[in-house]
Amino acid sequence: KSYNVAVVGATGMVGQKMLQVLAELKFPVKNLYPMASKRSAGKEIIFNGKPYVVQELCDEAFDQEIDIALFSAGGDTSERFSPVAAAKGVIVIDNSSAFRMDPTVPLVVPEVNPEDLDWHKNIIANPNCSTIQAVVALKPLYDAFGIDRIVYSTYQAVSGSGVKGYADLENGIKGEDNAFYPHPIAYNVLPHIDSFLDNGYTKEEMKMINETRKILHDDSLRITATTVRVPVFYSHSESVNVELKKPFELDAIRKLYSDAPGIVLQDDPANNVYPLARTAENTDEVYVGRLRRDESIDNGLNLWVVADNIRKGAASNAVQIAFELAKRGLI
Ligand code: A2P
Ligand code: 11C
Repeated sequence: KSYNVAVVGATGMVGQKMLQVLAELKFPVKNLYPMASKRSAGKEIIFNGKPYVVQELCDEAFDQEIDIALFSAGGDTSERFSPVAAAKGVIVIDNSSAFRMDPTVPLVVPEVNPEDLDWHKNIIANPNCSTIQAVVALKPLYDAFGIDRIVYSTYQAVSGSGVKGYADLENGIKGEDNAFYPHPIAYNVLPHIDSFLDNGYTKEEMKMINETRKILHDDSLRITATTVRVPVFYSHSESVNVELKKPFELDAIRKLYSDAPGIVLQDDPANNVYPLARTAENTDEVYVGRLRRDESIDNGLNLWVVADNIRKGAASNAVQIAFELAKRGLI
């Protein structure tokens, strides 16, 4: 069986990656409908070696025969057009934050909560990149030991901000001024991702907290987060400090990670082996290492978790959701 697939935001950083991943993972695409704004309408893009013309996104675009639409054109665009597509019977996999916390919309990472796809009402949300890799690493721990509390500290790549963030780092390295971030990102570290809220946290930090609870179905989880932009082009790195509910042996956790889907365990510090941004780049796995006890609390564990933020953190997770829908007979 094959499917008619629309990619909304097909000219953008994540949209382009979605096209690449659909082709690489051989998703059975019958017909492709690349869509973007009026600015890009009429442009040609290449998919699987064949040219396709970009269509302007509009309500009528979803009158075409489309089974699935992968949206990555920003929150406002999703808010406006996802419900239109959904009402016309298209299954939307939305990479924006617009619907993530909507209780009628499943928020899905296929390795973690694929069963939530069963209650979708034509819109499925793709979580924030920093949340996706964190919950992939936390899920085996959650199932085996239970989790009381999580402390996230992130080291996030500029590609998470799209082309403007990427350009700021490129230009900054050349000695030019920053245009997008409030401070230079080259040779710097910015404890600031997305806008600040009244509680002193950034939106990115609150996304990590709220999305983790929703994906793991556990509102009792105590979580705090500090999210930080670092001068790296691709892959987010995260220090994840976890307080488990039960005592554990480190060897048992290593075994869990060796067998867990979507995870590569890289934990051989004696040989300088641990997850690195540049190892994760252009792959779909979540890399876990630096496993050690947090001796300051009972049942405390420290992890270092790295993944490509544009692939597993966005495009690949969305495509994996599409595969999972197909597997479950939901499209
Ligand atoms: P366009 O290239 O026509 O501007 P990025 O995250 O890399 O900035 O990409 C954003 C993507 O979302 C692009 O494909 C962009 O298309 C698309 N986009 C932005 N605004 C709209 C809109 N109002 N309608 C449709 N597509 C949009
Ligand atoms: C970043 N995590 O690295 C952000 C980008 O909610 O999908 C993704 C924002 C989102 O800047």
